[in-house]
Amino acid sequence: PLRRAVCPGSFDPVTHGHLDIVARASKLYDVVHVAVMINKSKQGMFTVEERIALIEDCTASYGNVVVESFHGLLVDYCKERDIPAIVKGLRAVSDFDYELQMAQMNNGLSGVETLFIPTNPTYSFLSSSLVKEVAAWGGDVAHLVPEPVLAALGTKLRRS
Ligand code: COD
Repeated sequence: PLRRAVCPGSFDPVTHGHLDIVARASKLYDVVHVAVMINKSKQGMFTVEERIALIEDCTASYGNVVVESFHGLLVDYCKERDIPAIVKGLRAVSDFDYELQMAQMNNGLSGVETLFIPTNPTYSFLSSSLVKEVAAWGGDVAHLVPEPVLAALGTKLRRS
């Protein structure tokens, strides 16, 4: 059977930090699912459909990445698709506390395992929320996000 893993997140929008983790996971697994988890209480800058289109655009060349959205628990996404592993990036010690809690909760709920890949240090300070903030104030984020995301940010911010 194919070995599958999921990289879950909000991806609002996808950054070089996310893509670095997805690219590395795609070398370790036969199929990598990128799951855009829908959080009704968190209104994003990009719609879920826009986030998916941007991730698809940026991961097409990897050859084994599937991009989907999901409304519900990550463990249910995994169960429905028979995915035994969650792959997450760890940026810093500050990520670890919460990621460990989620990993233990998810394992307790369904037995799914979480594997952590240490972030490329180039991206250790990078988050979607900082990208949005810097871009909103006219700062240069060209080195932090792929070209399609940079263009999409420009379009959004010019409209608002
Ligand atoms: N470098 C490397 N990795 C990065 C970087 C970076 N610069 N930035 C982000 N990442 C990785 C991290 O692994 C991160 O976890 C992931 O990408 C996604 O990042 P975000 O910011 O897009 O997404 P989050 O942190 O909002 O995602 C949280 C989840 C959606 C994964 C979580 O809330 C979840 O699983 N929700 C579903 C509901 C659920 O099951 N809840 C119970 C959890 S126990």
